[in-house]
Amino acid sequence: MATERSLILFKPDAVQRRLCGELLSRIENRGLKIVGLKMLKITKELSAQHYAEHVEKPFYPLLEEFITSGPVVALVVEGPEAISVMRGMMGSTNGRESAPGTIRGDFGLSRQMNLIHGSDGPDAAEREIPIYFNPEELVEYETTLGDWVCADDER
Ligand code: D4T
Repeated sequence: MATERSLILFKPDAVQRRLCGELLSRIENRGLKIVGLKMLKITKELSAQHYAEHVEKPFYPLLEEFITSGPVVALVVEGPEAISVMRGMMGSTNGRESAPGTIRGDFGLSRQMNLIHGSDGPDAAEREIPIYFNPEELVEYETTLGDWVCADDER
């Protein structure tokens, strides 16, 4: 089992709907560790970098308009299998199809305005984290609670 880091964004709809606290609480309550956190506005250039695989797709212009429309909160979360744990917490891309109990299933009704982004694999996390964070902005620390979140052989 691997300790992983995932790049998470609370998208402009989450900020506008005052859901950042709720989403952050869910991540903290799950036991994941926040190692980076900032608010920023995504520029068109940053959007194209982040969504490189989607730039040529027909839905990209509207996606770009949405993701650049207001501030986002960017986080790096760390924990055992943090990437798949976060994807599970987020739910499927389309909020209308997301299971209740997931973030999108509890708060979302949209495919585009789906509240949260999380890296979809280790390669994506490795590519995305440096887009948003310089190495010195990521904080190494131990939490005493960490000892109670999972056993030594699960880290
Ligand atoms: P992100 O990358 O934002 O975490 O979302 P997902 O990983 O769940 O979904 P994705 O990569 O397939 O899509 C990226 C982003 O584009 C939006 N989108 C997607 C859209 O606006 N219209 C569409 O038709 C699709 C497929 C939603 C998420």
